[in-house]
Amino acid sequence: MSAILPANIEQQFAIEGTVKTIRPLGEGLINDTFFIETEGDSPNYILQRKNKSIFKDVPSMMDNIHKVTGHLKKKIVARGGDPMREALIVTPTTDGKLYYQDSHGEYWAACLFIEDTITYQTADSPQLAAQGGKGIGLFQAMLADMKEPLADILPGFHNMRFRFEQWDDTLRRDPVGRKAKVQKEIEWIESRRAEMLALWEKAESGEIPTRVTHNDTKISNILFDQQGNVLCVIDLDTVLSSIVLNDYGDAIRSYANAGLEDDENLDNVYIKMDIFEGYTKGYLSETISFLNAAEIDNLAFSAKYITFEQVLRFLMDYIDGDNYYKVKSEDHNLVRTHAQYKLLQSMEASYGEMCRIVKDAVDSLKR
Ligand code: GN1
Ligand code: MG
Repeated sequence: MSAILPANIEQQFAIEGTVKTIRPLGEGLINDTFFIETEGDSPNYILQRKNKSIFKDVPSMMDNIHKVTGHLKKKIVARGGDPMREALIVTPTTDGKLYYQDSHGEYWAACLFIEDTITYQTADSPQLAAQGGKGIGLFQAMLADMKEPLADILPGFHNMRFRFEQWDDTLRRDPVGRKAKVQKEIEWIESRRAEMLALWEKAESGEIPTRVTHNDTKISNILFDQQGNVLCVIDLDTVLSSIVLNDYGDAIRSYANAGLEDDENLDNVYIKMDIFEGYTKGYLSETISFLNAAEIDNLAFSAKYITFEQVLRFLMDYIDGDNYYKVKSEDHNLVRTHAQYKLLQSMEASYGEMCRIVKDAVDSLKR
């Protein structure tokens, strides 16, 4: 489902300089991403075809990104930072819009490419994880006073009640007849239904508040500088009003996994506790001043929650016939299901230790 680049698409955007090449970039599971290289000293750009079957309202999504990056820019300037490198900058179309819609109805958006950065697929040291935690903590802190409302462009995104509705419906339909093959995996989901819904109930009751959150905080969505500091949080498609636990939990799911999200060798997959600790300390150092008790008390659980949700989403997409995530083989979503389930089991085995680490980090910051 890779996109065909419309001829001369670069001419639709307010790009400086002359374009040399446009080539595919990255490993995103949803959008198609390209790198636009220009001649000489002109800036380079990122171009994306936004997946409109998942993002049903791309104009509102781009509007959200515009609001959030505008707010971040003001905060970064006030802190004495570099707004050209520390926040994403959307490159508008030549007629001043935030996206371009081609003759097939596909949506395209561009932003400035930030030079001289490093990205990771997994955190290779507790220090790097701590910087990543600080980066997301600061991102949430800078957006904490944002007044403009964000459009809910992905209703129910990390909402377990919604996920179970989708799940029940998919199992009922069993559209490609795969359900019978995955009875064991279905049980992995069913046996945890109540405890996972219980966390979302705290969001529904307001005990866990809603804030501006990123919702896709895997490590590859963070640009680090050469010194290992977080420079910029990217991939703002999923910026929404939701709970901060999504961001913390999803980061742990990716930073602290010793293996790959789709590792075929399950022995590789387990939670690295030193990385968990590093991320937790970094994250809390930026957020302890505004998190409430329920948020702090549920941090460790949120890592299990988001990893469980990912098991559910991959398995549900497998049963549904692979309509959501890009797949490289027929059983890719099942491989992902198994790898994420192994990670979940490892978190369950380490849960007591995870709670202790959070508590110690809180205590030492409060001292
Ligand atoms: C998707 O496209 P990408 O890789 O940024 C997904 C996330 C999943 C992630 C799993 C909108 O993100 O929720 O956690 O894959 N994004 C959406 O790698 O569904
Ligand atoms: Mg994403």
